[in-house]
Amino acid sequence: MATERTLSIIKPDATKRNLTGKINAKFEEAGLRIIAQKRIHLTKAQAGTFYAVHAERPFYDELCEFMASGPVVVQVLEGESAIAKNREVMGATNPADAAQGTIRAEFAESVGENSVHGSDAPETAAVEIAYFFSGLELVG
Ligand code: IDP
Repeated sequence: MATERTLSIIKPDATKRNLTGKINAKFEEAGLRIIAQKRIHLTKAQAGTFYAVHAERPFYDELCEFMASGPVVVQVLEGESAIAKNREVMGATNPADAAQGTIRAEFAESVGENSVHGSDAPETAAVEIAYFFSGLELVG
């Protein structure tokens, strides 16, 4: 196993309900360290660039609107197998399918407004981290 870094986003549905601390506690309890974090408000265009891989999906416009609808907390999590571990802590995309105790089972409102984003592979993690953070902002 190797130490990895992954990009996490606490989405607008969760910041609106003041859940940042509860979600961060889940990451820390799982052994993930928050080595960078900032609260920002994306424009729809910035959300669109971030989610460009989904541009052909029917929910793309709705997703970009949602991600620009309020503040988000972007963060870099570090730890052993951080990418897979974070996705385990997040739970399935649709909260109806998410395992008990996961962030999405506890907090997500719907398949779209599902409280958190997490990178899905080392290559995407590197690109996504670089989208929001400079190397100087990553304090491991
Ligand atoms: P993931 O976030 O679990 O990796 P993806 O399939 O990569 O899931 O989808 C990215 C995001 O797009 C989801 O987290 C969710 O916010 C949104 N999304 C996915 N499927 C739907 C859908 O069927 N309707 C609306 N939004 C969706």
